[in-house]
Amino acid sequence: MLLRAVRGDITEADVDVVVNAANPGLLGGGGVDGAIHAAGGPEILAECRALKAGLPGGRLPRGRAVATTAGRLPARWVVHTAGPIWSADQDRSAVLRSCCTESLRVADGLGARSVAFPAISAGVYGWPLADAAVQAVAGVRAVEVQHVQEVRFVLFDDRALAAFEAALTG
Ligand code: AR6
Repeated sequence: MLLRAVRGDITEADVDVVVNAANPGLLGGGGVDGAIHAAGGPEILAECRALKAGLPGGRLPRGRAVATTAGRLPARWVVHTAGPIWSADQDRSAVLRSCCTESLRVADGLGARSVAFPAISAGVYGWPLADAAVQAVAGVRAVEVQHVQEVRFVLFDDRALAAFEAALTG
């Protein structure tokens, strides 16, 4: 499995699976979540609503992952995961690693060969970028894949790209 980091807009990634940094409510939001729903269209939200109805309390636990169609995106599926909110007092890094591990497992289970990840929790959820990158890379490396050949971290700006490049080489 090849891991690499590129700069770009994840909604344009030519991959089988795009991972979405969602929230437990699963009904969209801002940041990359908003961008994915806006570009992918209403089919994604319709499948999120159906999945949500089957989840206890209507909530996706942080660190877990579920798949929907990718609607109008170039990808075939979107895998939604809810990252942890950064806390200075509590170590929630296992949850962040789990987001990446579980998302990759779900993607691999679908037969995906390529998967794009954003910097989960590193935006609205406030996770320090350098550590978000370290946890994401560790979470992905923990998976023994059957189908996935490429994991591509698609970062929105140069700072995020530098953080992931450092995590991949460190
Ligand atoms: N392509 C790639 N990366 C992007 C894009 C894009 N199109 N747009 C933003 N980013 P965030 P979180 C980067 O806040 O911290 C939402 O409201 C962004 O620069 O999207 O996990 C959800 O519904 C940052 O580096 O996700 C949740 O409520 C990274 O994606 C909450 O925000 C993640 O930032 C999740 O917060």
